[in-house]
Amino acid sequence: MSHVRSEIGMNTNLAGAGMIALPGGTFWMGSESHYPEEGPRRKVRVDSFEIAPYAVTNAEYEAFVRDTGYVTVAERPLNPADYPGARPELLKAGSLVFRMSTGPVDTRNMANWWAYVPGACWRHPEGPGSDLSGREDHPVVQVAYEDALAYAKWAGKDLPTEAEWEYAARGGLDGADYVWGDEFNPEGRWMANTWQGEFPWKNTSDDGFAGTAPVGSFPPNGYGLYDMAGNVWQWTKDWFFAKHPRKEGDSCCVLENPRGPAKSASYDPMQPHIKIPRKVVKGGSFLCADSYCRRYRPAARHAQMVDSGMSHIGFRCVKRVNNSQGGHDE
Ligand SMILES: [Ca+2]
Repeated sequence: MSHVRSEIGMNTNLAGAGMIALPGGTFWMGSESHYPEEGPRRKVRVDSFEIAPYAVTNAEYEAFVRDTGYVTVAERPLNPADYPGARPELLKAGSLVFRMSTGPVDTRNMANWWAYVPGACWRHPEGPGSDLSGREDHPVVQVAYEDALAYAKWAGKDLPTEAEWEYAARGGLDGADYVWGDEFNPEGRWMANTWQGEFPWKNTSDDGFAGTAPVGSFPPNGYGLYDMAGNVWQWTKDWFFAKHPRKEGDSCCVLENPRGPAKSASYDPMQPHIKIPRKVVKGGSFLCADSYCRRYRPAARHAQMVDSGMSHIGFRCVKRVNNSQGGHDE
Protein backbone atom coordinates (compact mmCIF):
# COMPACT_ATOMS: atom_id res chain seq x y z
CA MET A 1 0.00 0.00 0.00
CA SER A 2 2.97 2.31 0.49
CA HIS A 3 3.40 2.73 -3.24
CA VAL A 4 -0.22 3.80 -3.54
CA ARG A 5 0.16 6.30 -0.73
CA SER A 6 3.23 7.85 -2.31
CA GLU A 7 1.50 7.93 -5.66
CA ILE A 8 -1.25 10.25 -4.47
CA GLY A 9 0.90 11.99 -1.89
CA MET A 10 -0.09 12.24 1.75
CA ASN A 11 -2.13 15.25 2.74
CA THR A 12 -2.22 16.58 -0.76
CA ASN A 13 -5.24 18.62 -1.70
CA LEU A 14 -7.49 15.82 -2.85
CA ALA A 15 -10.20 18.32 -3.68
CA GLY A 16 -8.06 19.12 -6.67
CA ALA A 17 -7.98 15.49 -7.79
CA GLY A 18 -9.84 15.22 -11.07
CA MET A 19 -13.09 13.41 -11.48
CA ILE A 20 -12.89 10.19 -13.48
CA ALA A 21 -15.15 10.02 -16.54
CA LEU A 22 -16.89 6.70 -17.03
CA PRO A 23 -18.58 5.88 -20.32
CA GLY A 24 -22.11 4.53 -20.07
CA GLY A 25 -22.36 0.78 -20.01
CA THR A 26 -24.28 -2.36 -19.21
CA PHE A 27 -23.45 -4.66 -16.30
CA TRP A 28 -24.83 -7.33 -14.00
CA MET A 29 -26.06 -5.56 -10.88
CA GLY A 30 -26.63 -7.39 -7.60
CA SER A 31 -25.81 -10.95 -6.64
CA GLU A 32 -27.70 -14.10 -5.76
CA SER A 33 -24.72 -15.74 -4.03
CA HIS A 34 -24.59 -13.80 -0.76
CA TYR A 35 -27.22 -11.85 1.24
CA PRO A 36 -30.87 -11.92 0.07
CA GLU A 37 -31.19 -8.13 -0.28
CA GLU A 38 -28.57 -8.20 -3.05
CA GLY A 39 -30.85 -10.03 -5.46
CA PRO A 40 -32.25 -10.52 -7.94
CA ARG A 41 -29.20 -10.19 -10.14
CA ARG A 42 -30.20 -8.29 -13.26
CA LYS A 43 -28.82 -6.57 -16.31
CA VAL A 44 -28.60 -2.81 -15.87
CA ARG A 45 -27.46 0.04 -18.10
CA VAL A 46 -26.25 3.38 -16.78
CA ASP A 47 -25.49 6.52 -18.78
CA SER A 48 -22.06 8.13 -18.70
CA PHE A 49 -21.05 10.13 -15.63
CA GLU A 50 -17.99 11.33 -13.74
CA ILE A 51 -17.08 10.05 -10.29
CA ALA A 52 -14.58 11.14 -7.66
CA PRO A 53 -11.63 8.76 -7.25
CA TYR A 54 -11.77 9.22 -3.45
CA ALA A 55 -14.37 9.56 -0.73
CA VAL A 56 -14.75 13.13 0.53
CA THR A 57 -12.12 13.77 3.21
CA ASN A 58 -12.31 15.63 6.52
CA ALA A 59 -10.19 18.43 5.02
CA GLU A 60 -12.58 18.78 2.09
CA TYR A 61 -15.64 18.77 4.33
CA GLU A 62 -14.04 21.38 6.55
CA ALA A 63 -13.51 23.63 3.51
CA PHE A 64 -17.23 23.33 2.75
CA VAL A 65 -18.27 24.14 6.33
CA ARG A 66 -15.85 27.05 6.51
CA ASP A 67 -17.25 28.47 3.28
CA THR A 68 -20.94 28.01 4.06
CA GLY A 69 -21.33 27.82 7.85
CA TYR A 70 -23.25 24.61 7.31
CA VAL A 71 -24.40 22.80 10.47
CA THR A 72 -24.75 19.02 10.12
CA VAL A 73 -27.71 17.00 11.36
CA ALA A 74 -25.68 15.53 14.24
CA GLU A 75 -24.98 19.06 15.50
CA ARG A 76 -28.68 20.01 15.67
CA PRO A 77 -31.03 19.12 18.57
CA LEU A 78 -33.48 16.34 17.73
CA ASN A 79 -37.19 16.89 17.36
CA PRO A 80 -38.95 14.78 20.06
CA ALA A 81 -41.97 14.36 17.74
CA ASP A 82 -39.82 12.26 15.41
CA TYR A 83 -38.82 9.86 18.18
CA PRO A 84 -41.90 9.04 20.27
CA GLY A 85 -41.02 7.51 23.62
CA ALA A 86 -37.30 8.20 23.34
CA ARG A 87 -35.45 8.97 26.57
CA PRO A 88 -34.49 12.69 26.91
CA GLU A 89 -30.74 11.95 26.86
CA LEU A 90 -31.17 10.44 23.42
CA LEU A 91 -32.62 13.71 22.09
CA LYS A 92 -29.41 15.70 22.62
CA ALA A 93 -27.42 16.49 19.48
CA GLY A 94 -25.09 13.61 18.79
CA SER A 95 -24.50 10.56 16.68
CA LEU A 96 -23.83 6.83 16.72
CA VAL A 97 -20.31 5.74 17.63
CA PHE A 98 -18.80 2.28 17.36
CA ARG A 99 -17.60 0.92 20.70
CA MET A 100 -15.53 -2.24 20.67
CA SER A 101 -16.88 -4.69 23.24
CA THR A 102 -14.57 -6.22 25.83
CA GLY A 103 -15.48 -9.75 24.88
CA PRO A 104 -17.81 -11.82 22.68
CA VAL A 105 -21.40 -10.51 22.57
CA ASP A 106 -24.67 -11.44 20.95
CA THR A 107 -24.12 -10.22 17.37
CA ARG A 108 -27.86 -10.07 16.74
CA ASN A 109 -28.05 -6.95 18.92
CA MET A 110 -26.26 -3.94 17.41
CA ALA A 111 -26.64 -2.06 20.70
CA ASN A 112 -23.76 -4.23 21.90
CA TRP A 113 -21.36 -2.11 19.82
CA TRP A 114 -23.20 1.04 18.71
CA ALA A 115 -23.72 3.82 21.25
CA TYR A 116 -25.56 7.11 20.80
CA VAL A 117 -23.00 9.68 21.97
CA PRO A 118 -24.12 13.30 22.62
CA GLY A 119 -21.59 15.63 21.01
CA ALA A 120 -20.44 13.12 18.41
CA CYS A 121 -20.37 14.76 14.96
CA TRP A 122 -18.05 14.98 11.97
CA ARG A 123 -15.53 17.12 13.88
CA HIS A 124 -15.64 14.74 16.85
CA PRO A 125 -16.27 11.36 15.24
CA GLU A 126 -16.04 9.38 18.50
CA GLY A 127 -17.64 12.11 20.60
CA PRO A 128 -16.26 14.91 22.80
CA GLY A 129 -12.54 14.40 23.33
CA SER A 130 -11.99 13.04 19.83
CA ASP A 131 -10.98 15.27 16.94
CA LEU A 132 -9.59 15.16 13.43
CA SER A 133 -5.90 15.71 14.21
CA GLY A 134 -3.90 13.54 11.85
CA ARG A 135 -7.07 12.48 10.10
CA GLU A 136 -7.35 15.32 7.57
CA ASP A 137 -7.08 12.87 4.68
CA HIS A 138 -9.42 10.27 6.19
CA PRO A 139 -12.96 10.10 4.82
CA VAL A 140 -15.40 12.36 6.64
CA VAL A 141 -17.88 10.37 8.76
CA GLN A 142 -20.87 11.19 10.97
CA VAL A 143 -22.63 12.84 8.03
CA ALA A 144 -26.34 12.26 7.47
CA TYR A 145 -27.74 12.03 3.95
CA GLU A 146 -28.60 15.72 3.69
CA ASP A 147 -25.12 16.64 4.95
CA ALA A 148 -23.58 14.62 2.12
CA LEU A 149 -25.97 16.08 -0.44
CA ALA A 150 -25.32 19.63 0.78
CA TYR A 151 -21.58 19.16 0.23
CA ALA A 152 -22.16 17.68 -3.22
CA LYS A 153 -24.39 20.58 -4.29
CA TRP A 154 -21.84 23.09 -2.96
CA ALA A 155 -19.16 21.39 -5.05
CA GLY A 156 -21.38 21.49 -8.15
CA LYS A 157 -21.78 17.74 -7.99
CA ASP A 158 -24.28 15.14 -6.81
CA LEU A 159 -24.41 11.78 -5.05
CA PRO A 160 -24.43 8.58 -7.11
CA THR A 161 -27.45 6.40 -7.66
CA GLU A 162 -26.99 2.85 -6.40
CA ALA A 163 -26.62 1.63 -9.99
CA GLU A 164 -23.98 4.25 -10.78
CA TRP A 165 -22.10 3.44 -7.57
CA GLU A 166 -22.09 -0.31 -8.22
CA TYR A 167 -21.18 0.09 -11.91
CA ALA A 168 -18.24 2.28 -10.88
CA ALA A 169 -17.22 -0.05 -8.03
CA ARG A 170 -17.03 -3.08 -10.30
CA GLY A 171 -14.34 -1.35 -12.31
CA GLY A 172 -15.12 -3.34 -15.44
CA LEU A 173 -14.94 -6.74 -13.70
CA ASP A 174 -18.52 -7.72 -14.42
CA GLY A 175 -19.88 -10.30 -12.01
CA ALA A 176 -16.80 -10.54 -9.77
CA ASP A 177 -17.35 -10.97 -6.02
CA TYR A 178 -14.93 -8.15 -5.10
CA VAL A 179 -14.05 -4.91 -6.81
CA TRP A 180 -10.60 -6.35 -7.56
CA GLY A 181 -11.63 -9.90 -8.59
CA ASP A 182 -12.86 -13.12 -7.02
CA GLU A 183 -10.19 -13.72 -4.37
CA PHE A 184 -10.32 -11.80 -1.10
CA ASN A 185 -6.53 -11.71 -0.48
CA PRO A 186 -4.93 -12.13 -3.91
CA GLU A 187 -1.33 -13.27 -3.41
CA GLY A 188 -1.81 -12.57 0.28
CA ARG A 189 -2.40 -8.86 -0.22
CA TRP A 190 -4.97 -6.74 1.61
CA MET A 191 -7.08 -4.90 -0.94
CA ALA A 192 -9.44 -2.95 1.35
CA ASN A 193 -9.78 -1.72 4.92
CA THR A 194 -12.01 -4.28 6.63
CA TRP A 195 -12.06 -6.01 10.04
CA GLN A 196 -9.88 -9.01 10.82
CA GLY A 197 -10.43 -11.03 13.96
CA GLU A 198 -13.55 -11.57 16.01
CA PHE A 199 -16.27 -8.94 15.64
CA PRO A 200 -16.88 -6.76 17.63
CA TRP A 201 -14.28 -7.35 20.32
CA LYS A 202 -10.98 -8.41 18.72
CA ASN A 203 -9.59 -6.41 15.80
CA THR A 204 -6.20 -7.76 14.74
CA SER A 205 -5.81 -5.00 12.09
CA ASP A 206 -3.85 -7.26 9.75
CA ASP A 207 -4.60 -4.78 6.95
CA GLY A 208 -2.84 -2.00 8.87
CA PHE A 209 -5.86 -0.07 10.16
CA ALA A 210 -8.14 -0.54 13.16
CA GLY A 211 -10.35 2.46 12.26
CA THR A 212 -10.69 4.52 9.11
CA ALA A 213 -7.67 4.75 6.80
CA PRO A 214 -6.51 7.75 4.77
CA VAL A 215 -8.32 7.68 1.43
CA GLY A 216 -6.26 5.92 -1.22
CA SER A 217 -4.42 3.63 1.20
CA PHE A 218 -5.28 0.53 -0.82
CA PRO A 219 -4.98 -0.18 -4.55
CA PRO A 220 -7.59 1.39 -6.86
CA ASN A 221 -10.06 -0.66 -8.88
CA GLY A 222 -9.99 -1.02 -12.64
CA TYR A 223 -11.44 2.45 -13.13
CA GLY A 224 -8.85 4.13 -10.88
CA LEU A 225 -11.29 4.49 -7.97
CA TYR A 226 -10.04 4.04 -4.40
CA ASP A 227 -11.91 2.58 -1.43
CA MET A 228 -14.91 1.23 -3.33
CA ALA A 229 -14.82 -1.57 -0.72
CA GLY A 230 -14.29 -1.16 3.01
CA ASN A 231 -13.06 1.92 4.88
CA VAL A 232 -16.45 3.70 5.03
CA TRP A 233 -19.94 2.99 3.72
CA GLN A 234 -21.04 5.55 1.13
CA TRP A 235 -24.42 7.22 0.70
CA THR A 236 -26.35 6.81 -2.55
CA LYS A 237 -29.44 8.69 -3.76
CA ASP A 238 -31.70 5.64 -3.90
CA TRP A 239 -34.36 4.67 -1.39
CA PHE A 240 -33.87 1.24 0.13
CA PHE A 241 -36.09 -1.74 -0.29
CA ALA A 242 -35.11 -5.21 0.90
CA LYS A 243 -35.10 -6.55 -2.63
CA HIS A 244 -34.11 -4.92 -5.87
CA PRO A 245 -37.23 -4.12 -7.85
CA ARG A 246 -37.92 -6.55 -10.66
CA LYS A 247 -40.27 -5.45 -13.35
CA GLU A 248 -42.70 -7.92 -14.86
CA GLY A 249 -40.94 -9.82 -17.63
CA ASP A 250 -37.62 -8.04 -17.17
CA SER A 251 -35.57 -11.22 -17.55
CA CYS A 252 -35.39 -10.37 -21.23
CA CYS A 253 -34.58 -6.74 -20.75
CA VAL A 254 -32.02 -4.31 -19.58
CA LEU A 255 -33.08 -1.88 -16.85
CA GLU A 256 -32.08 1.65 -17.89
CA ASN A 257 -30.74 3.92 -15.14
CA PRO A 258 -32.81 2.27 -12.36
CA ARG A 259 -33.66 4.43 -9.34
CA GLY A 260 -34.95 2.02 -6.70
CA PRO A 261 -38.39 2.13 -5.06
CA ALA A 262 -40.52 5.02 -3.81
CA LYS A 263 -39.59 6.76 -0.57
CA SER A 264 -42.66 5.27 1.12
CA ALA A 265 -41.27 1.76 0.58
CA SER A 266 -38.08 2.52 2.47
CA TYR A 267 -39.32 2.65 6.07
CA ASP A 268 -37.99 -0.03 8.40
CA PRO A 269 -40.66 -2.76 8.70
CA MET A 270 -39.06 -3.83 12.01
CA GLN A 271 -39.67 -0.37 13.54
CA PRO A 272 -43.06 0.70 12.14
CA HIS A 273 -43.42 3.55 14.67
CA ILE A 274 -40.35 5.34 13.27
CA LYS A 275 -41.15 7.15 10.06
CA ILE A 276 -37.62 8.00 8.97
CA PRO A 277 -37.02 6.97 5.35
CA ARG A 278 -33.91 5.00 4.48
CA LYS A 279 -31.36 5.35 1.68
CA VAL A 280 -29.03 2.69 0.30
CA VAL A 281 -25.42 2.82 1.47
CA LYS A 282 -22.76 0.84 -0.40
CA GLY A 283 -19.25 -0.50 -0.04
CA GLY A 284 -18.97 -1.79 3.51
CA SER A 285 -16.56 -0.37 6.05
CA PHE A 286 -13.62 -0.98 8.35
CA LEU A 287 -16.13 -2.76 10.59
CA CYS A 288 -17.12 -5.40 8.03
CA ALA A 289 -15.80 -8.73 9.21
CA ASP A 290 -15.70 -12.12 7.57
CA SER A 291 -17.14 -13.47 10.82
CA TYR A 292 -20.09 -11.09 10.92
CA CYS A 293 -20.87 -8.90 7.88
CA ARG A 294 -19.31 -9.73 4.52
CA ARG A 295 -20.45 -6.54 2.88
CA TYR A 296 -17.13 -5.33 1.44
CA ARG A 297 -18.43 -6.36 -2.01
CA PRO A 298 -19.93 -4.28 -4.83
CA ALA A 299 -23.30 -6.07 -4.75
CA ALA A 300 -23.65 -5.58 -0.99
CA ARG A 301 -25.99 -2.89 0.29
CA HIS A 302 -27.41 -1.64 3.53
CA ALA A 303 -30.31 0.55 4.64
CA GLN A 304 -29.53 3.74 6.49
CA MET A 305 -32.03 6.20 7.99
CA VAL A 306 -31.47 9.54 6.27
CA ASP A 307 -31.05 11.45 9.53
CA SER A 308 -28.37 9.19 10.99
CA GLY A 309 -24.66 9.57 10.47
CA MET A 310 -22.40 6.93 11.97
CA SER A 311 -18.67 6.61 12.58
CA HIS A 312 -18.35 4.36 9.54
CA ILE A 313 -20.45 6.18 6.91
CA GLY A 314 -19.14 8.75 4.42
CA PHE A 315 -19.73 9.49 0.74
CA ARG A 316 -18.25 10.38 -2.61
CA CYS A 317 -19.55 12.63 -5.38
CA VAL A 318 -20.49 12.22 -9.01
CA LYS A 319 -21.12 14.67 -11.82
CA ARG A 320 -23.49 14.11 -14.70
CA VAL A 321 -23.33 15.82 -18.03
CA ASN A 322 -26.05 14.47 -20.27
CA ASN A 323 -28.36 12.40 -18.14
CA SER A 324 -31.14 13.09 -15.72
CA GLN A 325 -30.38 10.78 -12.80
CA GLY A 326 -30.59 13.57 -10.26
CA GLY A 327 -34.39 13.71 -9.99
CA HIS A 328 -37.24 12.40 -7.86
CA ASP A 329 -35.62 11.60 -4.55
CA GLU A 330 -35.53 14.51 -2.14
CA1 LIG B 1 -8.89 -2.76 9.13
